[in-house]
Amino acid sequence: MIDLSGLWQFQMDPQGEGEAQGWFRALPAPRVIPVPCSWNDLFDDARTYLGLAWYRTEVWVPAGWRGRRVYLRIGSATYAAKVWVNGTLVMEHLGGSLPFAAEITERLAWDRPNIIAIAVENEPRPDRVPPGPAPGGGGVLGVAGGFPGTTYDFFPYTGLHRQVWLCAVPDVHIDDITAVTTIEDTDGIVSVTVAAAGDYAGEGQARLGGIEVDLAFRSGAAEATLRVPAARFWSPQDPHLYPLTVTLTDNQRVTDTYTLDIGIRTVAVRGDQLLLNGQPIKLTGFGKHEDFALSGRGLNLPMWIRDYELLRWIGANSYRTSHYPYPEEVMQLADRLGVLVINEIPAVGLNFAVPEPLTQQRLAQALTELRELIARDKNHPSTLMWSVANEPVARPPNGNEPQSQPQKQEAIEAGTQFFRRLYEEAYRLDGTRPVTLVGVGGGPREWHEPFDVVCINRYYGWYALGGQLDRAAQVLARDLDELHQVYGKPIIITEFGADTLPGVHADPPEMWSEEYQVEFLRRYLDVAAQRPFMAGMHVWAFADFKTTQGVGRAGGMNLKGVFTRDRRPKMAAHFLRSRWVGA
Ligand code: GCB
Repeated sequence: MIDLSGLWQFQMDPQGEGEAQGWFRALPAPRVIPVPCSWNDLFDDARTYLGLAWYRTEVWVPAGWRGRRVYLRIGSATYAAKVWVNGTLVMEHLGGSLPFAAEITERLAWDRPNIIAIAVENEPRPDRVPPGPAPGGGGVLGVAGGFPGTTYDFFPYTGLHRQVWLCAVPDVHIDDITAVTTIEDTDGIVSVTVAAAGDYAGEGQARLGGIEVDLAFRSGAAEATLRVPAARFWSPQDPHLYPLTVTLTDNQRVTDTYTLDIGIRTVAVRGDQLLLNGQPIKLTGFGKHEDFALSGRGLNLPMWIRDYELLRWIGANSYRTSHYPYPEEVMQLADRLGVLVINEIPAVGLNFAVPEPLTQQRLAQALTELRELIARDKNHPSTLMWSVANEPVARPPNGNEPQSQPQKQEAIEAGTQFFRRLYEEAYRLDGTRPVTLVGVGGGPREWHEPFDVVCINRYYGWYALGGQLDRAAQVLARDLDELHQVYGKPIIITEFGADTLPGVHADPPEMWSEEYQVEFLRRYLDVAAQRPFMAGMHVWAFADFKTTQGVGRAGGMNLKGVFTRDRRPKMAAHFLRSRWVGA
């Protein structure tokens, strides 16, 4: 593999003239941009530019790759991408947080550099997931006119957010591996399914520790089961990984091989309990964002290493990938470090008071994102469950009509169909993990119906009952008990928190002070601790993050972080540590 990260050429194309003028060969007036990175915080004229822009680079392909099949793989392009190799369009993709690839063997030159050009665009269109706002809509807190207009509360960072790779594989190669683990007494059972390119009908092996089994391929597929006696089961306390090596062989000559680190563990829901390896588990942690100064949503490995360090420091065993899939490296780190992940597709900002064809378009895109996510992350022991949406609503998007307007029955019904379909698809593709939907306070309750775990976001004491934390705790307690009575399923509060200006103090606590954030979180943790059906508490948010400008967002920031954007602890971080680590 060749990682094409580095400095590329870049040019914005507000008139959409690049394709007709052949910018996929040469850019008329390029500047230099790093890949991966968001473009917004780099150039003054690009801060709120979400339209079309071009990336271009050149690469020599090693002579040793001749005779192999070469693929171009893009880790993430937000939101729409068109890709050219040496002037030929090779692929297009929609959806900003997942990888896509195409074979480009026939397009390559071996005697000169190859030109790779990628046109990226992130217009907030209503048929996308996440959807753009209706004209004049957008903004946070139901206040119209947030800028740039979005249907969600984070900055619409744009660009090539993850690496671009060239990959070479043999003609006959391993295309995919699925490893599913179960537990029998002290043994681990690993079921391995391998897909090989084409109609491969040869042989291969699967090896795990000292155990090896033969794979007999028919029409490109083979299956095997390995039993690991006295296995070490993967958990946050002992995130043990076993290397699983799959090999294709031709008369004992290895033709392709791939090693995947797997964890042997089970996840299940029994009654109102969430079980890891058969034992009830309580999640402690956060909703997060991929967000940092200058790099925006671009892959930022130093940030992630620091974040995992802080998660360990504070005693968090989990987080949610709010509100889109995170990078592959980050999922691998979660496996290694023993962090449980609620893995979410980018279905944020959905509302169902829209014409039926629009809902259908969004459903098709959400299903694509779900399939791509499960294909990418199905083998990670850290992925505990799939989340198919964050805070869908049955009313019109922010800013178009008063929020107090009653929810329309048809909109609720449209959402019910939509989420049932997503649940079924997740379950069809991966029957081994719970599936959830993250609901908003006051949202339609019936949407939780098909899901295995009830995840809810609650802001009593902030958006409602501001300054009245004791009353907020009472209302929360009643809300949780009702939900438990209705569903009898595990409940996780996937968001609760208060905007907090670091350095602002008040005693008695007042909104926006560090003391208020501590007391807010204390009330919620206490209410949950008295309820055995509560399977987890995720504070919103891990760190302060950039969002769209608006009257509720000082400095264009959501300040509910327990850490500041540069990862300094607020008082609440020390409080959570005292609760979660006992330190
Ligand atoms: C929510 C959203 C999250 C926001 C948060 C807030 O319910 O899911 O994206 O950032 O509230 O701070 O308002």
